Amino acid sequence: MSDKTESENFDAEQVAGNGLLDRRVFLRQGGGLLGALGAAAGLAGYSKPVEAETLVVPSWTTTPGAWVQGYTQPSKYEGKVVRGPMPSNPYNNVGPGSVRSPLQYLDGMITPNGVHYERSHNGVPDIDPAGHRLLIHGLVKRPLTFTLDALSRYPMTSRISFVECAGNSGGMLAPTAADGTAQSLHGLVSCAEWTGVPLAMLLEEAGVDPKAKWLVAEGADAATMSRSVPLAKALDDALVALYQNGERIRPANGYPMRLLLPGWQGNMNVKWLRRIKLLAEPAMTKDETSKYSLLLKEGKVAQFNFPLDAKSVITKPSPGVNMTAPGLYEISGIAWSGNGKIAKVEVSADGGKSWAPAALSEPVMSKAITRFRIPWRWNGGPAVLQSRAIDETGYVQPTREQQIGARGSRFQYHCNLITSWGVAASGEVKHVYA
Ligand SMILES: Nc1nc2c(c(=O)[nH]1)N[C@H]1C(S)=C(S)[C@@H](COP(=O)(O)O)O[C@H]1N2
Ligand SMILES: [Mo]
Repeated sequence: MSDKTESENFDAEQVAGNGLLDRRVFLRQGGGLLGALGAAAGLAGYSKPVEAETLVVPSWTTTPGAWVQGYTQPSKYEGKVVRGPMPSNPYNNVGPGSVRSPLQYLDGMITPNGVHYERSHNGVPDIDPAGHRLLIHGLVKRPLTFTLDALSRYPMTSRISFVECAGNSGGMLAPTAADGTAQSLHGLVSCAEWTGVPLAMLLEEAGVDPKAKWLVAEGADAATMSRSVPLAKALDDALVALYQNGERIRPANGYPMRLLLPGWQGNMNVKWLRRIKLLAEPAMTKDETSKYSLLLKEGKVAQFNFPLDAKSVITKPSPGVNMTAPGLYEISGIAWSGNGKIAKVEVSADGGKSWAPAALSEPVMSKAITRFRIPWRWNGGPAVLQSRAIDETGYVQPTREQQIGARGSRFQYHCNLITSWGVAASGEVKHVYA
C-alpha cells in the first residue's frame, strides 16, 4: 500500500493519446512538482529558463501614473477583447442585431459586462427607469405594478447563471466546417452574477389563482418580445434581475430589469421586462410559434424546448489563439448545462479516439459556466482537440454524427455537438470536422 495521497500518486505520463497529461498535476504546488512533470514529459516545463537576465526599469516605473477615474475601462492594449463580429448595418443603427462574446480571450467563469453577448430583436430601448413599470396580472388575486424603486425594497437574491441564445452554435450544422473562432461559432453564451427579486416572491404577493399554469412575459422594447413560461419554472428559480455582476444591468442586456430563467433558452430571458400575465395555457405568441421550434427528421417539429443541454468548447488553444513551440501547455475551456451542474469534462487530443478527464475549476455551480483545464504536452505534430461535457443528470454531449443522426441537420436551434479544433504542425488552430 502506498502512503501517498491521491494527488501525490499521480502519473505525469500521458493519460490519453497524443500528449494529454494527468489533470491532478494542478492539485500539486511548487516548482519541484512542475519539474517532475517536465522531466516525465521530457521537457523543461511550461517555459524555458533564462540566463540571469537584467530586469530593465521601464519608463512607467520612473514617472507617476495617471489620475483616478470615476469608471475605469480595460487596458488600451486589450482592444481585441471586444464583442463581434459586428453586424453589417442595413437598418441605419437601429433594429435587429446580435453580437458575440470573445470567448477565446476570456478566462474564469464570469463574462465582463462590456462583452456579454447580445441579441436584440429590435434594438436597445432607451428606458428612463422613472417611467418604467412592471405589471403582474391575469390569473392573480391582486394585480400589481412595480416601479424600480418599489422592487428595490424587496429582499434580493444573487445567482451565477449563463444565458445562451437558442441559435448559438447553429453554424456547426454547415456541411463543411466553417472557418470560425470560439467567438464566431459559440459566442452567443455568457455568464454573469445576476441579482434581483425572486419571481416567486412577487407572484406570492399577487396571489396565484390555482387555474394558472403558465405566464407570458413581455418586454418593453419595440420587438415586444413575449414568451410563455410554465408557472413551475417561475416558482422554482426565476429572478426579476436588476443587477449584472454587481452593477445595474447594462441597457443592452435589459436595463432596468430582465427575466432570468436559469438554464433555459436565451430568448425566454425577456429583457426590459414590463409585464407578466398568468394564464391557464401558453399564449402562443409570435416569438414562440414563428421561431424557436426544432425541425426534426420526417417533418416532425419540437416546440417549447426550454432547458439547454450540456455543451463545452475549448477556448485555449482555439482559432486565433494558436500554439507556438512544442512543449507543455494548458488546454482550457468552458462547459455549461441548463439541467444542473457540470459533473465532468473529458478532453481528446486525437480526434476522439481517447479521452482524459479535465480538472474543473471551482466553483462548479448549477446552470453556470464551468471552467475546465488539462495539461497537454504538444509534440509539435498535428492534433485534433475536442471536449465533451457530462452533466449531473448523466447526459453526455453528443458527437456531430450522433446529433445529426438523431435530429437530422435542419434543427437550427439547441445545437450542442462536440467541436473539433485541428492543430497544424505550424501551431495554427482551425475549426475542422473530425
Ligand atoms: N425584450 C426582449 N427580450 C429579449 C430579446 C429581445 O430582443 N427583446 N432577445 C432575446 C434573445 S433571442 C436572447 S438570446 C437573449 C439575449 O440576452 P442578452 O442580449 O442579454 O445576451 O435575450 C432575450 N430577451
Ligand atoms: Mo436568442
